[in-house]
Amino acid sequence: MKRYYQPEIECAPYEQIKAWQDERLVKQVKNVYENNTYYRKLMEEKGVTPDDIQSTEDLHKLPFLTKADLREAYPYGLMSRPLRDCVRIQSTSGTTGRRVVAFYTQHDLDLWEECCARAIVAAGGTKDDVCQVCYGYGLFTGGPGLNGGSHKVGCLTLPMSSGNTERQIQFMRDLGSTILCCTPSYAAYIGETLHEMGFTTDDIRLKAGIFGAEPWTEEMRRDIEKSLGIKAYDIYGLTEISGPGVSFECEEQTGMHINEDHFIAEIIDPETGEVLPEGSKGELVFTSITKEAFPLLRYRTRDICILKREKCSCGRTHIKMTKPMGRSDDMLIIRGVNVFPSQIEAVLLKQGYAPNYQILVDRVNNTDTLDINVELTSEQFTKYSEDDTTLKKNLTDALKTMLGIRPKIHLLPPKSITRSEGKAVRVIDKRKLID
Ligand code: DLL
Repeated sequence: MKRYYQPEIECAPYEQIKAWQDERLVKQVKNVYENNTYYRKLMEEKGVTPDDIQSTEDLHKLPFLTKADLREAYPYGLMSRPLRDCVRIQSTSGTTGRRVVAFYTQHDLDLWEECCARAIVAAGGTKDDVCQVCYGYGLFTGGPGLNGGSHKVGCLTLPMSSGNTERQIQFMRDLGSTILCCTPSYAAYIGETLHEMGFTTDDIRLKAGIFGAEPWTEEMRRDIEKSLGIKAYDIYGLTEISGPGVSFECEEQTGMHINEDHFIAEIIDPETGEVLPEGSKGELVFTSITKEAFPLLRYRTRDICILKREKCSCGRTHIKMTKPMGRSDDMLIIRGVNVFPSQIEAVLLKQGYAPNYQILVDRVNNTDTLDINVELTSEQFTKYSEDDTTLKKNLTDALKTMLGIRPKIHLLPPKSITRSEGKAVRVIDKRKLID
């Protein structure tokens, strides 16, 4: 039996989706122009007025927004509603310099949670399910988003947050969890721990998992499905656009349906900004057409993917995006945390190191590892050894504060990192993140 959370929306004919998008876009552009001085200025600079936007065909006339705009307008500059109408903020993980703060009215929360509910129902969720949410709770959108979606579906919700894996497994067994929501790497780790504790899939009742927030391969999907005895569904989203549930997989597992009644997706050439035809690989751009507090228009996600509008055997009509195939900037996602090499460099310079370093990322036993090779300056080398524990600890602590995750530091003598004659290769990422 096919199941949908909002069948009349999820299976609406394309003409209906287009009509919703046209009407909502026109309204949203007016709203943002009238209520958001930052975006109004961008529109004025481009010579566009709300009258120029009559349908989605005119979307390309609007200016883009980027993370740089979010930083410049931080914290309130891109709001389109007064603060007193807002009831919640969420924020991106770990970062300080590049922190993104998103605001929500109650209406925004309801719509976001409905998007997550659609994902849960697509994974087979009903009122009879026990949904264990092990995404982080707090500022990160993963826990609160799936928690809200699970409530809307009526599942019994276990707000576990991440960590304490043996306890996760104990609850999973004692309370008969049937749906697991977490990052794919944590799902793999839970699977491994389950087997290490001497249990098999017969000892748990899980049937489905909803995994996202970081890239993962088909190979990893098969491993997780086997180790937990489940069907594993992908879910995508970003804080700027609401959080998880911007798009989600159905039982066909061939890409994620974008919730097009709320978000208009475009693919652009990341170099020129030109809109590319459907089926092209490029940077994904979203326009939020129903949000009240923090509606971003033409937001450049930096995620590279392909959009496909084709008939899906699940009956849903919303366009599908492939798994993100990479990024058009240098952001790394390590244990679910967004990390920019420039943040690491800033800490090193502040602590008196030269900018000679290497960031090594790998995935060992399904867990991301972050090692940083740091060269001592000649002066430092006369005073300290490479094993100086205080030096290492100070640097590790400063990086943990900046990034939100603890790296392993290796101090090296001066001139030990090969100098490059072209672009320095600062990041060596050995993880296999795409098939
Ligand atoms: O990661 C929201 C989320 C939470 C999505 C839980 C899914 C599940 P941010 O921390 O703002 O938000 O990070 C957003 O993570 O631009 C992608 O690069 C990456 N990302 C998110 N989902 C996926 C996915 C959340 N399914 C950034 N596959 C995005 C690959 C993903 N990358």
